[in-house]
Amino acid sequence: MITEETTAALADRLDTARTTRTATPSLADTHSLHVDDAYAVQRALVARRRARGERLTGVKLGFTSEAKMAQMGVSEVIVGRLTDAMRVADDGDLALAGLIHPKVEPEIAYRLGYDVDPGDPTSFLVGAVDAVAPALEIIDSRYRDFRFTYEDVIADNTSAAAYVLGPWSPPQDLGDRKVLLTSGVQEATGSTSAILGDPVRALHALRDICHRRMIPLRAGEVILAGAATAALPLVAGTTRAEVAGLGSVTVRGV
Ligand code: OOG
Ligand code: MG
Repeated sequence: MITEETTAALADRLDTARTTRTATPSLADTHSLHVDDAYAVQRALVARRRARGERLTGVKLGFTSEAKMAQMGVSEVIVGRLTDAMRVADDGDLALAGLIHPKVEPEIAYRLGYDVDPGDPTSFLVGAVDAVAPALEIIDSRYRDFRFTYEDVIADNTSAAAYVLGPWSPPQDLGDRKVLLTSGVQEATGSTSAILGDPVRALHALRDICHRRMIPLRAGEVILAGAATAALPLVAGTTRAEVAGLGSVTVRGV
C-alpha cells in the first residue's frame, strides 16, 4: 500500500494534468500501485473536484467490451465517477481546447429510481433502474498517448472527461441492439452485446464492485455501462451515436 502522502501527491499530479491539459507519464514508471491504491488515488482525485463544488451524478464502467479490452490490452471491468461538470447537454457543444486527446464511445445509460445500499448483499440494481438512454462518453486519458496500466487508469478516474445523455425511455431489454457511432468522417458499428454479452451484465458487475468498494448509488444517478464499439477520436463537428430502437445522442466538438 502507498502512504496517504503519496496518494495525495498522485491525485494532485492527475488533477494538474487535467486542469493544465498536459499529459503525464504512467504512474507505474515511478510507483508500484495495487488496485486498492489506485482506487484510493481516484477517490482523492474526485474529492478535489467535489471540494471545488462539483456534485456526483453517477458512475461509469470501463473495459466492459472485448473491443475495448483488446484496444487497451487489459481484461477486467473498472469503475469511475461522473460529476455534473462532466455533463454536456444532448446536441450541446464541447470545447476541444479544454481536453488533451479526447476520444468518444457509444454507450447505454441507466438511471436509478431509488438509492442502492452497497452494504446490502441482496440489493438488486436492475430493479432500481427507472429509465434507459443512448449515451456518449468522452474519455481523455491524462496519460501520454493513452498509455497506461490497469492501476493507472483506475487512478485517473477511468479516463472520464464528459458524457452526453440522449432521451430517456422506460427500462427494457437492451440485448443485441445495433449501435452506430459517427465522429467526423469516421464510423464504428457494433452491438450492445459487446457490453459483457448484454448491458444488463454491466449492472451485475457494478453491483459487485460497489459492494466490494462500498460505493453508494443514489436515486437519480446515472450508470454508463461501457463502450459498445472501440473508441473513435473526438473531432470538431458533429458526433452521433444511435442505438437501434432507443434513439440517438449528439455532441458537437468546437
Ligand atoms: C479507459 C476508459 C474505458 C469504456 O467504456 O470501456 C471506458 C480508457 O479506455 O481510456 O470508458
Ligand atoms: Mg466508456
